[in-house]
Amino acid sequence: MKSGFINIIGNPNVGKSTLMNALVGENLSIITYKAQTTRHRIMGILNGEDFQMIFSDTPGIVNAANRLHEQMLGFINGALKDADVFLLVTEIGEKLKNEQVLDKIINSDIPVVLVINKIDISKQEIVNQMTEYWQSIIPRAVIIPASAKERFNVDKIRDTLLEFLPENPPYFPQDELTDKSMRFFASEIIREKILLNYKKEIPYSVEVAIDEYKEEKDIDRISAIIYVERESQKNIIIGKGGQMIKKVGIEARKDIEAFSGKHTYLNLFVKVKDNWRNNLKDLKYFGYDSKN
Ligand SMILES: Nc1nc2c(ncn2[C@@H]2O[C@H](COP(=O)(O)OP(=O)(O)OP(=O)(O)O)[C@@H](O)[C@H]2O)c(=O)[nH]1
Ligand SMILES: [Mg+2]
Repeated sequence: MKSGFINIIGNPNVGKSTLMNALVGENLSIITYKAQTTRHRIMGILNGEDFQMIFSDTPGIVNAANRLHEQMLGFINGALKDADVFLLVTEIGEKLKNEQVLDKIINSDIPVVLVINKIDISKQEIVNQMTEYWQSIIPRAVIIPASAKERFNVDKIRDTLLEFLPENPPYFPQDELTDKSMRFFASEIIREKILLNYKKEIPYSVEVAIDEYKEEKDIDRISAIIYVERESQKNIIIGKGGQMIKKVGIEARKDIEAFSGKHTYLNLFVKVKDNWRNNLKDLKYFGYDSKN
């Protein structure tokens, strides 16, 4: 049996979550066109007859401007320490901005599979240039141009990763898919709708907490609280006559139902938590407890 930890690392917005979802075959991580969509380390497990691939999706590498970012970097640093293989995701036309993270990867002896993603929107010539560039930076890396969105070369990435996995008994029960709960996925789906429906700083000032998750026979009843940082943001979230929050609720409920396979009643509330992104107690309450 082959089993091991494949930790996905890269800049914001390069398609790390899209790739993990494609590899695992489930929409575990939320995906948006905005940077800093993923804030946690999210495990996705692909079980085969004779292998178990344990992926970790991580936040994009950011410069820490607040304590939330420090926690996000903590998840990345954790993923740098416990990998059997690094799955480094890059996209056309970009270099890894954070030298510290790149240096740690260069200086370790953990195998690297480096994906040049989004080749569906690039020219072959540029792909060749990027391949040469990355091979010179990380000589031991196996480089695979791909399109996570179009699923081009996703099977090749999986097969290549499998070659690097150590012989091990499975770490998790073989019907397990993730380390996160339905509560977590529900809160992430709501946050995805907020990222997609509001502009500028609003989505970044928002965190979602599940207040109640009651599973009844035919329906799940969920109460979620959308936390913002300031009173003025509360009105923006709610929108004129409550139209905006209603839209978010409808969109989120549909996706939660698709994910859980159950009818869902979703009730949304908005509250202010002053400056929560810099408050360690609040961050811990929201599930940011990276110890690195
Ligand atoms: N054209 C194209 N777009 C892609 C591809 N893969 C991902 N995207 C898009 O890139 C954007 C970011 O994708 P994500 O998977 O959320 O990226 P991420 O690296 O997880 O981003 P963060 O969590 O913010 O760090 C989304 O709009 C995706 O649809 C691809 O292969 N081709
Ligand atoms: Mg992501």
